[in-house]
Amino acid sequence: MISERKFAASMYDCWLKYVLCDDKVFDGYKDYFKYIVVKSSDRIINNAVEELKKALSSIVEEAEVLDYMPKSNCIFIGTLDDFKAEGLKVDLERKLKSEGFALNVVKKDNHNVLSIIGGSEKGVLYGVFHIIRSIFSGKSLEDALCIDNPQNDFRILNHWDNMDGNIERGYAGKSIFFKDNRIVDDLSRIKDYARLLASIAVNGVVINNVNVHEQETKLITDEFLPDVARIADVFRGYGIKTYLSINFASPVEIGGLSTADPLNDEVKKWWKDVASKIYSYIPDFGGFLVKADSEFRPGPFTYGRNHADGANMLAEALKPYGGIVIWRTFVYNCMVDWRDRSTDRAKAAYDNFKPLDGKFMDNVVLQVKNGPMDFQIREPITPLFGAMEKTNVFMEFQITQEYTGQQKHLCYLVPLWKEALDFDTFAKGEGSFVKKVVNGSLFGSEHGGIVGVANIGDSASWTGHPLAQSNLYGFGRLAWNPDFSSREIAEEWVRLTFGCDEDVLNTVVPMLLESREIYEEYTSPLGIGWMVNPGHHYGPNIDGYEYSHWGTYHYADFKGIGVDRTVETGTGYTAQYKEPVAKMYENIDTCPDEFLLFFHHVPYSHKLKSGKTVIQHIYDTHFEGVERAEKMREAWIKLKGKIDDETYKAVLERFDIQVVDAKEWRDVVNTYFYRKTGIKDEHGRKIYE
Ligand code: GCV
Repeated sequence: MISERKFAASMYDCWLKYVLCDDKVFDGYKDYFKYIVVKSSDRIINNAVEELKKALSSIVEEAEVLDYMPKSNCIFIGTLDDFKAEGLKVDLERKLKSEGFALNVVKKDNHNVLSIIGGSEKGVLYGVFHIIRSIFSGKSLEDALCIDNPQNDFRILNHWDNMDGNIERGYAGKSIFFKDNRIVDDLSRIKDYARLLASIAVNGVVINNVNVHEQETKLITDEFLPDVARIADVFRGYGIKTYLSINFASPVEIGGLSTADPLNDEVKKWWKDVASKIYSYIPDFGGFLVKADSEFRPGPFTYGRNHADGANMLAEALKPYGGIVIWRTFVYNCMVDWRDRSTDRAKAAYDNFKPLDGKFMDNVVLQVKNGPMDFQIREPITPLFGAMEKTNVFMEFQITQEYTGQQKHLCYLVPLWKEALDFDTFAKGEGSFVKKVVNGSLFGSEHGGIVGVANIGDSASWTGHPLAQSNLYGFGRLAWNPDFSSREIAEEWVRLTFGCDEDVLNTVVPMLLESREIYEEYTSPLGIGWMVNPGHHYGPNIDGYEYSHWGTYHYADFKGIGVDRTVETGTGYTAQYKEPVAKMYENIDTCPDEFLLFFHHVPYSHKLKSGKTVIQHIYDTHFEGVERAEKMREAWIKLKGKIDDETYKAVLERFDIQVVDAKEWRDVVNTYFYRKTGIKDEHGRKIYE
């Protein structure tokens, strides 16, 4: 049971419901659960044991926790050192990373010991959640035995939470950290959140928005650090480090200095003092996240300095304490002239950061969004991933559904993230996958990791749309191991969340797997993106951004549509990729259809590889997308009685909205292009004039 049931039990518990689906499967484990042997008094391990007891409480009599080995079968929970101190032998040296774990059965005298062995206390915690996950998703003990290590050392969530309680691009209520410009008093919900995150092995949280306003600038002062430390303490118990987004202009805004120039000695000293203060409150503080010189945020450009100057100055301040600087590469000119077709926002991250490769300190990491524009439903990979050979790089995904349905529409994002991670940059020849760049193995980087912009708030289900919990879950699982398949993660999540009813499984898993494609179908076609209402980014508005300064255009006229990003006739963006990727995108014949309009401007009569014209593809996908959304809704209705009522209703409400809004999208988009082209739908379906 989650600590305080102030909220709807079922939705609130997410995937930690602890309802057994298969008694028979549990038989294999049962024998070990009379005694839990724990030698350590470490807080993280204690929390792990508490969690295990909680999980088992509904299925076995309360296990006895012992600090010695009984003369019977038992489960042993501890670090490799604890394990060895017990005289138990297992060949794990060099196989276990610090945050990894092993689950195996060893003999002690005449008894069997089911052992959860962590490379560290955190590893133990993850090992305990592994066994819980295995039991409750119906995995046999034999299948659960493993040695498992995280593929990414940093698995961090960014929260775009403001201290007034609002969440930028939040679709699930208010902040769980902040209210009325203060940190909340009651941390019980944060503790429940920490449990959820630990269960998916997230090990870092940035608690405030990258857009750091006046109040949040003060989080690094004595006024708020005691409260930040309270939050950090809760997370610490679950192996999660706390980070803060900082305002680059802090020395001026709160420090009384006349400059924030990163090469100024007073400024350097000011940040060093800040670091020393932060670590006096939070000894394991993770570090700073920085959005600088981006979308009107201050940065080193004001002083004629570059990003490396800015990041390194902060990194020097954090270095003595082991902290890192996470510097975002979402830097572009957001004041361009739409009349000038030679500028291209997609080129900005590479243009800004490639020249600085090798100039960053080793405790600086660049955080790069998966696509070169901004979290659209379909974008190619940012070419920077193959280009920074001497710099630490993190992947930034957006879990919150800003451009992907705002948690009113179902959009399971794991397939999108996997496409990004599985993309071959060819940076060091074939097999130079993005997942190897971001985990640090391709270029031998110091730090590697995956970051997600969180999709939670204080809503009863945490995520607004209960099925959007799958995205938070999927993020954690994929950050641990990018080789999990989208289906595997979906199945695991459905079982843990809804139990093992086959109808539920066979309905919800396919629904999740096709949801991204469905959303894409009735929104913007062939990789062009945008076409949404400015500001809030929901609902169709084809020309919403067409004549704005944000650099996000589709260039549709009566003859054709798309952005020519080729070297030969366009903006030259394709050259930022390594060969043979560059050539593949440059050549219209080899450019994948799903990115056609991202890379090429084509007439509406252009034939896709499917044999359809672009215009017919637009019509077909928009009709089909709505039909498929309607089918998802109908399929959900058939699950009535098999899903708890509250979740059932909350999801149905959202499917109702999705279907209505998908029709609006379909009709606005189809009518727009019909009016532009005068070309009729081959199938004579209703397109409004
Ligand atoms: C936090 C997009 C979003 C902004 C967001 C920004 C960023 O532009 O619309 O809300 O700001 O990305 O990632 O910094």
